[in-house]
Amino acid sequence: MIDLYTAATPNGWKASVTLEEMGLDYKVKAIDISTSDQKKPEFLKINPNGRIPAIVDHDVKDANGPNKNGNGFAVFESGALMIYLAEKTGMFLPSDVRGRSLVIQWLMFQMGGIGPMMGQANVFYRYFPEKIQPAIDRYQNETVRLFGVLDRRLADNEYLAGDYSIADIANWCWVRTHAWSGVEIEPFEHLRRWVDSIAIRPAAISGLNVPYNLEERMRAQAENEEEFKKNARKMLVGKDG
Ligand SMILES: N[C@@H](CCC(=O)N[C@@H](CS)C(=O)NCC(=O)O)C(=O)O
Repeated sequence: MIDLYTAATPNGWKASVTLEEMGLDYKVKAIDISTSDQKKPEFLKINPNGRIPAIVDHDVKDANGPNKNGNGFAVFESGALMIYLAEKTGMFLPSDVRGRSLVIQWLMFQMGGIGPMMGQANVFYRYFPEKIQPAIDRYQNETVRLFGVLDRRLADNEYLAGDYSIADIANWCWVRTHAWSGVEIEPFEHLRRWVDSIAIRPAAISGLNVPYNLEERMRAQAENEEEFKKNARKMLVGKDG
């Protein structure tokens, strides 16, 4: 059995969609990042970086793991977590050197590009009360540039790296939230086709409903946008603002 520590965010969904696609048995442990559950000492034993997602795989012993009895191996960093699950199951990551490298290249593209740029676009466009236009432009423009890279790749390829893989899951979980970052997807025909084709996968739908029903959460968030932004700012700067 695997414990998944997560919240309703793109990085969290990367883990839950992956687990759903693989049909693995897992228990959801919801982490409230607005009240800093992720900074508590017991969670830092699982993820020293104090962020979601993380998993504990109870099928694997680890004397240095988070549990005193050595029962459970902890994995943090969403990209590493996806590779771990792919290797555990033999799914969504080819084993030949070339195929594996291609998937890891596009996974790292998300980890080092799409995620950080969209994340910072969210911070400056959405959460900060001060509108610092050069910062908003920088992160939105970089997101647009990265969307162009994905679009060109998807013009000649159904998926990013051969068959549907963890690279598609990782990028999709972020790209689908483009509106929250204030970036349009309309100009990117191939990217839109790919986003829509993954959105109808049953595992993508169920993974997005972890740890909460997404529609209900979006409704609550829309009704209470100011409170949501206030909590996000508090998490970012460590105080009310
Ligand atoms: N590189 C990390 C990033 C994880 C991350 O930034 N998680 C966010 C949610 S999407 C988080 O836990 N934020 C809480 C915080 O910043 O304290 C990963 O890919 O796992």
